[in-house]
Amino acid sequence: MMSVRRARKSVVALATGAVAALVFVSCARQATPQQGASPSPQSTPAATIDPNAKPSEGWKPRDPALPPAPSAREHSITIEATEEVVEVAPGVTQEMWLFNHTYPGPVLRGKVGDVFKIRLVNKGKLGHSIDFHASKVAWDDEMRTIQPGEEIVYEFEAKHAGIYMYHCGTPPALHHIGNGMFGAIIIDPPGLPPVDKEFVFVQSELYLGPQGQPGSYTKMRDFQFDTVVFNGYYKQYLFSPIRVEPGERIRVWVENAGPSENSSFHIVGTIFDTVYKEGAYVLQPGSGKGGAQALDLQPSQGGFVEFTFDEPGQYLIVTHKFSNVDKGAVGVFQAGEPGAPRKEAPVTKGGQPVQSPTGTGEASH
Ligand SMILES: [Cu+2]
Repeated sequence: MMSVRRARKSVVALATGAVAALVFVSCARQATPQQGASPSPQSTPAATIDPNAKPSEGWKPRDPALPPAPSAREHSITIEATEEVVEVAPGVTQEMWLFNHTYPGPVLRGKVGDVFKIRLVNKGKLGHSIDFHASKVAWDDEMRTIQPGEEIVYEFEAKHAGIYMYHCGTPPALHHIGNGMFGAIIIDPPGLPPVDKEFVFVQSELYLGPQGQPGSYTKMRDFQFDTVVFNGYYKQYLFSPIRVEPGERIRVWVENAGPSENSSFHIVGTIFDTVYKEGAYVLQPGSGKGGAQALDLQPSQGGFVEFTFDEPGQYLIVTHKFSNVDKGAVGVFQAGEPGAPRKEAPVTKGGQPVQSPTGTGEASH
C-alpha cells in the first residue's frame, strides 16, 4: 500500500510541477499585467438578473441561422479584439471582451482542406490572443498574446471536420473565455447532406461582475455562474422564438464554450435521428435505428443533431441540466404560425372537456 501511495504522490507531484511550469510560462509570456484580471472590488455589488424583466427597447436577438460554407477554399478574415459594454440579460450590462464586437464571436465555416488566414488585430486595452481548436499549430507561435495596437496572422489548413471552439488564450485564459472571448468554427464533414434549415447555438455561462464591468474572475474560479446562455443572451430565443415549419429537416450545430459548465442539449418534443459529436457520427438515420434525446458536451466540445417537428406548435430548446434552464439556457422553436390548427390532445375534468390553454404562441417554461 505504501509503495502505491508513494507512486501516487510522485504522479501528483509531477502533475503539480507540470501545471506550475505551464502557469509560469503563461505568466512569463505576458508583457504587461492584465488590468481586468483582478477580482471585482468587494464594495461594488455584482449585477443581478431580474427573471421578470424584458430586453431593452431596440434589442435584437442574435440570428441563429447558419449560412452554408463559402465556396472559396481560402478564407482571409480579419478579427478585431476589443472590450465593450454589452447587454447580456434584460437590464444587465457587462464589459465583455470580444472578437469582432460580438459575444460570442463570429461563426466561421469552411470545408476540410480549406486554408484560413486569420488576421487578429488588437484594438482593445488588454493583451489578447486567439486559439483555434480546428488548427494544428504551436501554442507559442500563432497563439501568442499581442498587445494593444499589435496584430498577428494565424494561418492554418483545416484538416479535420467538426465544430470547434476558438478562444482567447491569454492568461488567465479562464477570465478571457469567461468574459466572452470565444466563438465557433465549423468544418463541414465531407458529404454532409443538405437540410432545410441550419442553426448554430453556442452555450456559455456568465459570472456577473458589477453593472458595466468585466465578469468576476473570483466567481469564475469558484464555478459560481449566474446564468447559462445560448448565443450570448439570457433566454434569448424565449424572447424571440425561432420560426421554422413542421416537417422541415433541421440541423442544429452546438458548441459548448463553457468555460467550465457542461451541456446536455435537448429539444422538447422531438427526437434526434442524427447525432454527430466531436468529429464522428454517433447516430445516423435508417430503418430500425434508434433515436437520441440529448447531445452531451463537455466544455469546448461540439457536434450537431438533426430532426423534424411533426406538428405545429412550440418546441423548447434547453440543456437538460435543468438548473441551467432556470438560469437562462432556454429558447423556443415555433413550428408553423402560432395557433396553427392541429389535432389538440384532449384534456378533460370529471369527463368534461377543459379548454386548451395552448396555441396562443406564448412560450411557457
Ligand atoms: Cu483576450
